[in-house]
Amino acid sequence: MTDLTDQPDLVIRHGTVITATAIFPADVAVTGEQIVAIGHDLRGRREIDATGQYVIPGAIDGHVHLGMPIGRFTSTDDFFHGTRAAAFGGTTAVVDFVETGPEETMREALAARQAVAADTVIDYGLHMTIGPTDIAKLDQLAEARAAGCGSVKLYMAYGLRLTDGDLLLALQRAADAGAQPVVHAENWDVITTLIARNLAAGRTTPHWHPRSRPAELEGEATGRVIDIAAYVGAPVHIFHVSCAATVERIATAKARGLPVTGETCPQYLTLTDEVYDRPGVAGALPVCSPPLRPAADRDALWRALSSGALDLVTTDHCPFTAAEKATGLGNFSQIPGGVPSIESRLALVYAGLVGDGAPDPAALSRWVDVCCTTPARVFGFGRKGQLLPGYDADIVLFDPTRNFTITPDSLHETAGWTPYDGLPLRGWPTTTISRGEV
Ligand code: DUC
Ligand code: ZN
Ligand code: ZN
Repeated sequence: MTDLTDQPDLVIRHGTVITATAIFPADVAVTGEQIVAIGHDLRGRREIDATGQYVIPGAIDGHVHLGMPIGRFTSTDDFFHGTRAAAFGGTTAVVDFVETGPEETMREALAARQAVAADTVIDYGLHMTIGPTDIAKLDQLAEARAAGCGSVKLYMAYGLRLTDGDLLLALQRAADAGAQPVVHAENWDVITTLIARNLAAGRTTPHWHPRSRPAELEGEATGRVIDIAAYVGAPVHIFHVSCAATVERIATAKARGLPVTGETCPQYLTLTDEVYDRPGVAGALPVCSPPLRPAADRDALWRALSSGALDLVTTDHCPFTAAEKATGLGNFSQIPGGVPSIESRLALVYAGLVGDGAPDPAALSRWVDVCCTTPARVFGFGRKGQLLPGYDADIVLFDPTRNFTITPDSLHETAGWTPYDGLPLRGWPTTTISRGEV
């Protein structure tokens, strides 16, 4: 009789392992929550046949807003539903946000947000938001970092925006605490002026949303925060890059040798600003900020992702229902901003980078790099993002031949609509393993 006691709990057999640097046939063995071996002819107490499938590290989505109150509404996917949808899409860790009330300490706010996040079904992290009232609390950053908050979110737009002086202070203290700054970079003064001018002229439809948030000024704000970060010697990660103007600023900074990274999101890679001209609420649904841009910007983002000018893809998943979006139909600036993408990111990026022909090995590795490996590094998941013994057993099986049409019913997101409705894809995740749990 075979003695099973020494065998791994689980072996994924006969798959093709794809990492950010290599592609090879191998079995992956898991015991408890960790990967214990990668090799050939491995046997386990439980086995999954991955013949014909890609075996990749669990994807990491470093920018989500789950059950987050924004303005009058709260984003529809709470931690349970949002992370469940993420898991169905091959994502095994997300990073959400903490906001500290004026009378609260960062530790108190962190504990409160962790309680909200308790029903997550995958691992998660939290960015510590530094708003204007938190500048007086920057000495708490080291403690927040020790409590597991490895990154700080800085806004250059909305009510939580910082002045350039406060940006400098926050960037400097984040660097001192060893925390990674992540930034929403737009020029708020220009945006509010353009919104007011457009509304005063009766230009109230979603068509005017991208025309109130110019790409050039997203690039300008990005360049400004990069320069401030460089002055104080801080790294900086630029959130949701939507346009070529911002890519250029990031590429220039990289060429200067600065520790600057940038992300984009599936909505900017897949959709263009023409969707804002759809009639009725259909034109309001894709309102997000920065806005969707013309096709030339979308194409520049794909090139930047392939070339390395952009480093990774997150979702900025922040869904609102159609009824909530419709409340802003008479005034585009009141439409709650954000779209759902948490479940389809991995497959959408696969479709764009790898496509449907004979797969290019470099493109396959780049896909894993931008969805899994680089996000783990930038967002501080030390034992995720790679398939190595000792790493968390966050593993995804992806079937490159599986046909999948995105519809609200084919997803587990709860907004009731998806910006990718009707999009046919070839390639979809079939199995997600989160710290050993299938
Ligand atoms: N833009 C943001 O900056 N955050 C949430 C959603 C959005 O569209
Ligand atoms: Zn943002
Ligand atoms: Zn966001």
